[in-house]
Amino acid sequence: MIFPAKTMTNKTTPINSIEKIINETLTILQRVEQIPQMSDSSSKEYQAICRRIPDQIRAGRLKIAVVGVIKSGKSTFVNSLVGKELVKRGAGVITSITTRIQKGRKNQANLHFKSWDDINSQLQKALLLFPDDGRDDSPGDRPDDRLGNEIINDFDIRREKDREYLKKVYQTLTCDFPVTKDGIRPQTLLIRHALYGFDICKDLVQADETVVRFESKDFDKHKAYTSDPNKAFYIKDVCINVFGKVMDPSIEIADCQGADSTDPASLAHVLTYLESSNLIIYCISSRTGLRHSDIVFLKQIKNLGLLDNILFINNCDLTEHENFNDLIKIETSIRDNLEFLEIQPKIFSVSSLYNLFLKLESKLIKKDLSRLKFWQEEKKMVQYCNLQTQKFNSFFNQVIDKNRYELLISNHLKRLGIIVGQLEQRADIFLDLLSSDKSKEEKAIRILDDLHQNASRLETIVTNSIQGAVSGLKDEIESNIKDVFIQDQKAILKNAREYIQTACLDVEQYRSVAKESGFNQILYLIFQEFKRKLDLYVIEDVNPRLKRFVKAQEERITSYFQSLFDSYQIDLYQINLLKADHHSQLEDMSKLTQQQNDFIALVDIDNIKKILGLQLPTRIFEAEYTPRIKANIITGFCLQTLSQIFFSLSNRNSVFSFSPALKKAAVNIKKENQKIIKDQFEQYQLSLQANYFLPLIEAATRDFKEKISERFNRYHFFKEEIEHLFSLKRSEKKDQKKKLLSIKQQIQKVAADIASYPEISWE
Ligand SMILES: Nc1nc2c(ncn2[C@@H]2O[C@H](COP(=O)(O)OP(=O)(O)OP(=O)(O)O)[C@@H](O)[C@H]2O)c(=O)[nH]1
Ligand SMILES: [Mg+2]
Repeated sequence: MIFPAKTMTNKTTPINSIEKIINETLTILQRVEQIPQMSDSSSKEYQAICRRIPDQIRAGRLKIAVVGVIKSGKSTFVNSLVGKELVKRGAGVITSITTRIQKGRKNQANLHFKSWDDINSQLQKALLLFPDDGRDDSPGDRPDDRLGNEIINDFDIRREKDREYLKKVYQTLTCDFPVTKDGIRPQTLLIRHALYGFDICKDLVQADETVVRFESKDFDKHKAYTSDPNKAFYIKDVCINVFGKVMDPSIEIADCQGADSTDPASLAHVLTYLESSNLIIYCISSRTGLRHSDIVFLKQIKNLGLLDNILFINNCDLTEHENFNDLIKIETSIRDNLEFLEIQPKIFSVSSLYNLFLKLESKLIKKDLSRLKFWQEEKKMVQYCNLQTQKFNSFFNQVIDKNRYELLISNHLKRLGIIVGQLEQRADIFLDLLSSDKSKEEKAIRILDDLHQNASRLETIVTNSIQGAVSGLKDEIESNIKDVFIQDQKAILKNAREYIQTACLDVEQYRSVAKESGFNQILYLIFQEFKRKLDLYVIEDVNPRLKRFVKAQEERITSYFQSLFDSYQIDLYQINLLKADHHSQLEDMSKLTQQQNDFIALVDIDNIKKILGLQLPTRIFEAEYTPRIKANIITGFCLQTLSQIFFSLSNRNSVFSFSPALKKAAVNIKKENQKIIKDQFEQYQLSLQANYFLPLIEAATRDFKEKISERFNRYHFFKEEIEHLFSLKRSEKKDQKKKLLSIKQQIQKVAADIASYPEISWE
């Protein structure tokens, strides 16, 4: 079984053993509450933290993305992992949307449908610039008088007329301009999917996004949606829950659609999933080895800085290879080619279909069973693939265990360690205080009074100075944004403009069709081609850079608040030490308060973003077709045509051609868009600052202030606590000491469990 069997069967699963530690910590906290002065406001907070941890671990999942170019065996590989025919696979089947798979209480497929607004705006973009003359002019055919461009501006596929218009556009595109050298144009495909999928999906789509569920006997129906691009056009996200032991509850596997760089929307979808994944499994078909499209895709992955967590599957077609040596030859060539891309690959040559058939042997149809038997005769190859499968399994399990521990468990464990550590220190201090004599107590009270006053004074200073300190941070981030955007030191805008300037818009390909189809239709295709190129450039080049910049600023915000916090902290701590003189108890007290605050003071940027629902402003650059461009092009076209008409009048042998006018149009679109993206860039800068970083810093400041104020409250509370403790009778003190010693023992046991956690959980 590919999933870590031990985590499925062993009683000490990670979640079980952490729950045991949590329960013991909760018992300690409850016992502490029974000792009057020992618990403070933090006790309730700690209990809440402990109770949240199991859910947080359960909600956190390791994401594993199975990717590759089309038809590399991704879906077969995913099915072989789970040992079920879960996602649709096979010849002619095209996974049309990334399908996430998680463990669930029952088999259930959740299909998240897009809203009508999303669907219409996607189509609107694909229609942008489609010429008016795409519509049928016969009056009987056109009860509503809207022109093509009006329809596009107010497009709604639910209207029959608009669908009719879409059909005509589609016909024009397929008849006049069937394919490019990269295949069918993405916008043509998009329109086709929208049209063909409409009837089936129209009753499922709603005004807002909506979820459609398939379960029990309908469960397998999801396959019809995820493997049909027409239906998948209407879907935004798919998540399949699988019942049983086949899935580890802490992981999510995604069968991604084949990475296709001709369609930016589909590529963006896959890359977005990849960015949030913890492990990438990259499938290459042994039939083809590494293809050009693999290299393009791998470069994109590299650009996003995601090559550290990648492993490769050489998906072996056992029928295709003459012998074992042939198989090794392919593996070696894949390895060499990857090394050429500066990737030190971890490659496993496995046969997914063979592995899947092996797991399903008792349920196989006759034909597949005979394929399986046939493959088994290829002993050397099968042996090799089996060995490689085993190696993959153990490597995969190791990676999962390591990641699971680091990403899902270790942080929580650290928090528990801090809580328990504080409780122990607190118990020690109280034991010490309960043992002190009268004169020591009096001196301690005097010092506490001073400490209390100092804390109040510092609280005022902090409250008054925080705004000033934070405005420094705001200035710093603003100036960093300016560096990147205005001075453009990272040259985002400069490069994008150069990209546009050198982008090749091939008008020559329309030479043969130019006469039958209108100038405007070709213009539409040129513009859409330009838009696609710019979209791809943004996805591949600009977005990764932008995200790196934003991440660096967020880290700066976190570290700024941390150092702000540290500076306040040091002051108070020094005052304490100075005043406390040789009083070890009070040194301990201040340490205790400090440690508590370390625990609560970290500004958690990710959490703040989640609470505020903050997202980066959308799209930095987008190609536009403005009236100005249109006017320029039309003028250019008229002049060109006129001069050509004159020329052909005077020269009988000349052939009329659109090419020069189209070339000029292409240059015009590029030139104008170079200007347009400058404005977009400036707008993006303003928006990034005003709608992203400012709210983020402000929320972080509020968070910080609350934590600081809680800290001072603890100092005040602490004073009252100690005074009360000193006032206890002798016999009461003895009784408390006894209880405390027993609590301390329990604390030490939990601390030992936490320290030995990684070993006990994975044995
Ligand atoms: N012989 C053999 N064929 C395989 C193996 N893995 C996949 N195939 C075949 O390869 C073809 C594509 O398999 P899929 O798993 O659907 O490929 P995919 O990468 O998911 O395809 P897309 O989703 O369209 O990108 C099918 O015909 C499979 O039967 C294998 O290990 N051996
Ligand atoms: Mg597939």
